[in-house]
Amino acid sequence: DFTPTPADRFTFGLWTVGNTGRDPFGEPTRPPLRAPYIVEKLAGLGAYGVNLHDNDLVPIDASAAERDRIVAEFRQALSDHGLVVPMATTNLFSDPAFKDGAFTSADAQVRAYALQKTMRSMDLGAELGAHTYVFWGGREGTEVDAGGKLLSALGWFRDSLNFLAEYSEAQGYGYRFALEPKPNEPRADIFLPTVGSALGFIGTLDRPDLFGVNPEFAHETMAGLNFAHAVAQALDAGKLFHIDLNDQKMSRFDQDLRFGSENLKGAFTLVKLLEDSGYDGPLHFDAHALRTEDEAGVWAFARGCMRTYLILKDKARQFDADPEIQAALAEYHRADEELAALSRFTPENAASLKERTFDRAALGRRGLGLEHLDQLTNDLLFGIR
Ligand code: GCO
Ligand code: MN
Ligand code: MN
Ligand code: MN
Repeated sequence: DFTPTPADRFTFGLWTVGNTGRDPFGEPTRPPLRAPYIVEKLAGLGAYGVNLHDNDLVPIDASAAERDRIVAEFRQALSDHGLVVPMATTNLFSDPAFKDGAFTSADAQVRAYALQKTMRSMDLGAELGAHTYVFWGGREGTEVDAGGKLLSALGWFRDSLNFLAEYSEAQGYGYRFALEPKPNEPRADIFLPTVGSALGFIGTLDRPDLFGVNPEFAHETMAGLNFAHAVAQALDAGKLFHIDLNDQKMSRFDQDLRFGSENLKGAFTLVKLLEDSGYDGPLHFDAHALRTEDEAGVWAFARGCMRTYLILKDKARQFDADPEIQAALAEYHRADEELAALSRFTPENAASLKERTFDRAALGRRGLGLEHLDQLTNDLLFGIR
C-alpha cells in the first residue's frame, strides 16, 4: 500500500521538514521544529534517516557545553526512534562572513575559517555516524566578474577539497565526498554549475576516488537540463554518491517542490533509472512544504515524497512486466552481433567496416515506434494499463 519502511532508504534533511516557510519576500509561516521532534516524526512516517548541516542542529555561536548537550539529546532521539544520519554537510552560506563565498572567497581569512568550520562539522558528522559528506557551494560564485577571481577560484576550491579529504583520511573518518552542483541562487552564477562540471573538476583533485556527486532534480532543471541524463552520466562514471530528490519548474527560482509534484514523467524516468542501476545509497528528499502549509501540511508533504517514489517504483516494475511495452522496446532496439564484433577495433575490422555496404535509405525509412511507446508509458502512468 505504498507505506515506506526504513528498507526503502528514504531520508530528509533537518532543514527540509524543518523549513519554516520564509522566503525573500515574506516572514516564516510556521514555527521551527526541534530536531529530536523531527526525528520522532520522520521515524513514525517510515523514513530511514535524517541529514543535517552543522547549524541545523548546533547554533553557530553555541558554547562547547551547549553543543555537547544538543548533540547528546539528538543522538538519544536517533537511538530511541531507530533513525540514522547517513549524510552530513556544512552551512557555508547563511552567515554574512560567507557572503562572497567560503572556499572561493577572495578573502584568505574567510577561506581559512571555512576550512575550520568544515573540519568541526566533519567531526560532528562522524560522531553521528555519517559516511557521506556533501559540499553544496551555494555562495561559491560571483555577481561581479570584474572582481577577477575566475582563474583563482577553482584553484582555491581544489586546495580546500584536497585539504579536507586529507583531514578525513587522517582522522580515520572514511568519508566519501559528494559535490552538489547548482547553476545559480543564491549567487548569480555559482561555480561548478552542473553535474558535468563537477565530474570534470573531480578529475583534477588529488584523491578523485574519494569524490563523487550529489545531483539535485531542481538544480539541473533550473539550468534547463534533463536531470535523468545528468544522473545517468554520474552513474556511468561510478560517481553517484548521493542524490537530492525534489521537483522544480524549468528556469524559475529554486522551488524545492514535493518529489513528483511537477514533472511526473521526469520523476518516473528517474526512479526507473535509479532502480535499474542498482544505486543503493540513500534516497534523500531535499525539498520543503509549500509556504501555505501548517505543520500537518509538512507531514503530508513528507509522506507524499515517499509515496510518489514508491508508486513510481511499482510503475517501473509494471513497465518491465508489460508485454506490449516490452515488444515496443524490442522493436526499437535492434542488435547485430556481427556488426558489434566488427566495431571492436582491429586494423582488419576497420578495413572491413570501411568497405561494407549499408542500405542508408532503409535506415532512414524505418519508423522507431516511439510515439506508440511513449503513449503506452503515459497510459501506464495514468493507471489504465
Ligand atoms: C539548495 C541546496 C541545499 C543543499 C544542502 C545540503 O538549493 O539550497 O540544494 O539544500 O542540498 O545545503 O548540501
Ligand atoms: Mn536545492
Ligand atoms: Mn533549494
Ligand atoms: Mn540540495
